[in-house]
Amino acid sequence: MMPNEPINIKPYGDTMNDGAVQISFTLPVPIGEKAKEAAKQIGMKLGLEEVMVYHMEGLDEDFTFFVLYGKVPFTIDYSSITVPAINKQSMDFYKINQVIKEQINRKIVVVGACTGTDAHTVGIDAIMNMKGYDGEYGLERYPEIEAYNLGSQVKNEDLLEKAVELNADAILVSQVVTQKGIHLANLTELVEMMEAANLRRKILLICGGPRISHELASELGYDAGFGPGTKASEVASFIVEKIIQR
Ligand code: B12
Repeated sequence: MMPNEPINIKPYGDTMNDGAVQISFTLPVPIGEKAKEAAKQIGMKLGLEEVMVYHMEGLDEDFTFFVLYGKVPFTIDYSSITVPAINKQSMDFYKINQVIKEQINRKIVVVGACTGTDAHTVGIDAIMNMKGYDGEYGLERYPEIEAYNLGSQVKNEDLLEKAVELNADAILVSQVVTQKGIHLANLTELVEMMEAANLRRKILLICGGPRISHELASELGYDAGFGPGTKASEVASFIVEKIIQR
């Protein structure tokens, strides 16, 4: 536990510990007073107190969107929370290249893709693209990294085949769409394919996306998971540190 860390906490809106939260959701019913009451009852069933429907808007004839205010009656023990996390104390572009040169003595090879039916390229590009993202160069710009971005809608088998062909040190998988748990199915399939081919321990396996956490990635059998706001240097630092550890 960190010094001065609070123990029992609850959300607050106006005054400390008032428990105030705002939630939003859509109901499959037309807008009206009956719909408003249904939304309020959902808030109450969720355990909220002093529930107020603050905003409602018809999305089309049969759907209504709601914003509710309410108060959470409980606290949680913040001090008891432990979360597996990656050491984000990362090296910068120059240090990473220097460490690869001096301590690994060869270029490292990284293959990335957005897999399955997922067509969202922006996330994997942010990490890999030469031009970079948020003021940082992507992995393609690192002189000591050979980075191959296979793009989107890449089949797990094609990604793995390319990684083997290039003798990759690390595979980077992007999963943005999570509807109906599609990301879990895609990510799990790749782990299973690598285990079946006896490759899982040989190649670092890293995933990322807006709804990916390091905890989830670890549970699925990945070496690391990176969420929103990730920068290329954090990923490169992780890869380099792991290769040196091995
Ligand atoms: C742009 C966009 C699109 C574009 C994609 C264009 C392209 N070339 O990428 C288009 C219009 C094609 C599109 C289509 C669809 N989209 Co869309 N899209 C978005 C949008 C607006 C932005 C996504 C984005 O570019 N973010 C910016 C990047 C930089 O952020 P990021 O992906 O989180 O990446 C960062 C981190 O997550 C991490 N990261 C990501 N990947 C990786 C990988 C590794 C290895 C690592 C280390 C890190 C890492 O690092 C990145 C940089 O920090 C989001 C909504 C939103 N605001 O997020 C919806 C959104 C993702 N889309 C959504 C949906 C539903 C769809 C469609 C299914 C819509 C439809 N019915 O057709 C289709 C699916 C198409 C498909 N087959 O995949 C939903 C997903 C919902 C869900 N929970 O699954 C969202 C959230 C919109 C919404 N609120 O409903 N979409």
